[in-house]
Amino acid sequence: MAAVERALGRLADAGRRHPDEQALLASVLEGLRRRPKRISPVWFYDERGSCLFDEICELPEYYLTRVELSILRGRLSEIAASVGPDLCVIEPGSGTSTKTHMLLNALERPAAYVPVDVACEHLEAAAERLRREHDRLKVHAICADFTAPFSIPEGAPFRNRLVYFPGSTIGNFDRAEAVRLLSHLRRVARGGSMLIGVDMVKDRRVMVAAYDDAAGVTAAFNLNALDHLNRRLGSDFDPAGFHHRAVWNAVASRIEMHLVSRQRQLVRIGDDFVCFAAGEALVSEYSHKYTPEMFAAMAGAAGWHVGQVWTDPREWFSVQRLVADCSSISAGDRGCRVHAPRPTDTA
Ligand code: AVJ
Repeated sequence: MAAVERALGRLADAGRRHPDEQALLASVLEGLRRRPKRISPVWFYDERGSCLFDEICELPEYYLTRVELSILRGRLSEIAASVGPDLCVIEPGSGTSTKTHMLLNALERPAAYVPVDVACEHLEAAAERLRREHDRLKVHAICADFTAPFSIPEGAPFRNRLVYFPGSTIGNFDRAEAVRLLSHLRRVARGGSMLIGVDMVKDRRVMVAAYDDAAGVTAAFNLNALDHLNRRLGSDFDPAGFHHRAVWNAVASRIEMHLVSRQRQLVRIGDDFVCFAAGEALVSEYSHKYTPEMFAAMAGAAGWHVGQVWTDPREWFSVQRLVADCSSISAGDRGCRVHAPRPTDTA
């Protein structure tokens, strides 16, 4: 009887959960019901995770940040000239500001800067700093998930758009998701252009080492996602019951980060239980790597064409300028003149 009452109590508690919490819980459980089990890489980035990521960027094995910065430094004036003057720069997931400062300083008369991020406090602080440094720049911070629709003011400074998407963040999305996101960003750009950082396929050992460093920082970063989940959802993952693994999936052309269960174990999440077999992997992140051809094909499917590609001498990383392909812009998009087909055109 007491057990039944406790069970009913739990059900009532579940009903009382905040709708946002409920949705979060449901999405985590959905991922854990897949085979292989999955969690979103957004779980890496709590306070500690963000610090660990900053540490990762300094690791000798983690070439991405360093190489991207070297490309930007070396080609900044060329890149700035290629995108043109008077731009409204929109940055989805505006985490690191170093690259943004560099770009804004190099651009000719940037009109506006629109950072879009879910980390709202960080966002306002960064916006304030930029307002002080660039006195003629309109800074309009948007606290939102950049993968969902968000709206940008209609005024003149926001008209001539450049989407800035560095850091190989695109690598976190699988092909279907990436095409959807790139299409969404093309609509955000309204017939403008995009600068995007894309990590390239290279020697397997170099790629694996970047996600499995000798100092174990990436392992700590990966395992920290479980602590974050526990705190947000009240789950009882034991991080000591899992170990970090990075593997190169050649078929899908991606590094996968796994959390591997050391033994058979049961984890409570909300009112549910999830069972892990010994050696079973929970996928915590994909990091896709591209050849220039693969990326151009994917961008093409999203209505972009590749204008220019800048790389380092070893071709480990690339910064690419994408231009909205006008023929694929629907009549609903503005900034590019298109003729909506009239009924007679198809008759
Ligand atoms: C920030 C998504 C580009 O995939 O390389 C670093 C995150 N994961 N080490 C990446 C990450 C493990 C990173 N991105």
